[in-house]
Amino acid sequence: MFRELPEILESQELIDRAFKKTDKVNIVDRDAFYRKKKTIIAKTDSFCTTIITTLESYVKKFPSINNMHPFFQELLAIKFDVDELKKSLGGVDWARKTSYMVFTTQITQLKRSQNIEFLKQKQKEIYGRVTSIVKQVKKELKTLKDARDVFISFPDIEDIPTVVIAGFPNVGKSSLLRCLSSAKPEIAQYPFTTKELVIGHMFKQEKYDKTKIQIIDTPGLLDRPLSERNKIERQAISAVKNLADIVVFIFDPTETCGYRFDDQKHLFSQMQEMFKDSEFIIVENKADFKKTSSKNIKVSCESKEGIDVLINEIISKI
Ligand SMILES: Nc1nc2c(ncn2[C@@H]2O[C@H](COP(=O)(O)OP(=O)(O)OP(=O)(O)O)[C@@H](O)[C@H]2O)c(=O)[nH]1
Ligand SMILES: [Mg+2]
Repeated sequence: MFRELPEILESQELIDRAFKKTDKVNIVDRDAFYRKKKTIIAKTDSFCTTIITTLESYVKKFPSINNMHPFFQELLAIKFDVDELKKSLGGVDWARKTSYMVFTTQITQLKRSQNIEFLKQKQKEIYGRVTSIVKQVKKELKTLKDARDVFISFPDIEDIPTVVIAGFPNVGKSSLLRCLSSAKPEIAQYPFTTKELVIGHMFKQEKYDKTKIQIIDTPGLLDRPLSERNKIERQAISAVKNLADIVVFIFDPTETCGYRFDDQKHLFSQMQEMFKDSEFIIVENKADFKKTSSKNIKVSCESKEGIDVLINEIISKI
């Protein structure tokens, strides 16, 4: 989704690239004076144009933060200092405008002059001024570069029916995603294995209609207030809040996950309270090991028992 973002060069890399491009300038003119003059002008033009168009492309191609889907706005705020990013975009745009002004005002002087020494002097001056402008936004370019890395790591969320799998750590959320889709999230016997959202897909087939359903595996949540949640947990909360049509909440009544069933139940009631309008499907996992007498859907991601019941329940609710 954000993969088309251009690679961002740091200030020295941009300056080096602009100088390198000037080496390619080749002017043919039989008249030695005009050849020299045109070469100086063309190289100066090439240098400034590379800088200006590159900076312009950064500002233009960066996603407009205020127009992004609320989920991505929230995800960005979890992972990055948004004010710093906005300021840096402003800074880089200032560098573009200022470089453009230097270029347009100085290039006319170059064109008018008939003195090679003056031309060389002026060219040096323009290079110096534009280089210094780019160096002034060194920090801002680094910020854009870091922000780009964050953007391209964002999950490929689609605007389609969405199921979010949530629950305590180690209860089998990623195992369930593997059962429901072809996604291959990491599974391990310790908590907090999943640190980012993982996307998978399943399909609802109705006669001639096939509906694609997005399933999102989330990092584990502990039973604590939102203000105490870390950045990893907040991604899970944000997915439930902004993306879920259905929340599959997983319990591990075996407590082999390392957390008490009662604490899991308390988290669930907190989630219900927080997301009153959300549709929840409650699932008890690890049924191969232990089953309670509750009415909740019981599944085992190991033996696959109950998975078909859960799939039918999801499909009937979508
Ligand atoms: N016996 C049994 N073990 C299971 C079942 N499902 C998952 N497990 C085990 O539970 C452990 C945790 O599974 P994960 O799928 O990684 O759990 P998770 O909820 O994604 O964990 P985090 O990403 O750390 O929050 C692994 O050792 C799995 O093999 C099940 O149905 N039965
Ligand atoms: Mg996991």
